[in-house]
Amino acid sequence: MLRLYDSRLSGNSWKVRILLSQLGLPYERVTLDLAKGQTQEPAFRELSRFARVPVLQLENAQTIVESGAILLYLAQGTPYLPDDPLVRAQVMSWLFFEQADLQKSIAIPRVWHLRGLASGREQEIRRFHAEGYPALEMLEQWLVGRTWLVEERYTVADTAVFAYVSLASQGGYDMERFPSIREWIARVKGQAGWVELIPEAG
Ligand SMILES: N[C@@H](CCC(=O)N[C@@H](CS)C(=O)NCC(=O)O)C(=O)O
Repeated sequence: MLRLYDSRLSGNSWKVRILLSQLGLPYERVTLDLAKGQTQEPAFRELSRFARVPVLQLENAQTIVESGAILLYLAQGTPYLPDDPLVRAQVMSWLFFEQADLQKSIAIPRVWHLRGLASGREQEIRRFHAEGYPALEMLEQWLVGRTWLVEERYTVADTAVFAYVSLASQGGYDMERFPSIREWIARVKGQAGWVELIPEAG
């Protein structure tokens, strides 16, 4: 059976859980506690290459790291990743944009807020927001008049960009500024198989 190493609050792991659910694939979860430093334990470091979740372990024990790589691997041959090379490139362009421009600028202030570490870090948070807001503005403009990110169909581009963008208010972002993003978030949540961030067990 597939095995997913994740953590409860990790948006990157959430992307993978959403897709696994949408594909109806059974899997075992190994949920690490990041606050306890479990990603730094030698066995996990060895398995995960970068000491981060998510990690997908296949039936043959091979592992795939990086949420975008896992999404692309699982989605191949399914409607979540169209076969046409140009459309696939468009999907990948959103995966790369999310990692380069959105993910850290949302995830780091979010984790500080969630762990009660934001006080005294106002200047650093402002710096992350100074990077994150322009990226959110670009996403907002793209979504005006569009239903989905690529070719007017739901793909892993939507799953990948959705996760942290939907959590941005936890990182102190004012999402009232982005009506098209908010409508798109609601559409993603309405997709068959979509799952909440915090799963029942673990
Ligand atoms: N680019 C990576 C980022 C993964 C990442 O940053 N994972 C975080 C949780 S979301 C993590 O495991 N951090 C290590 C730690 O906090 O110990 C991906 O997309 O998978």
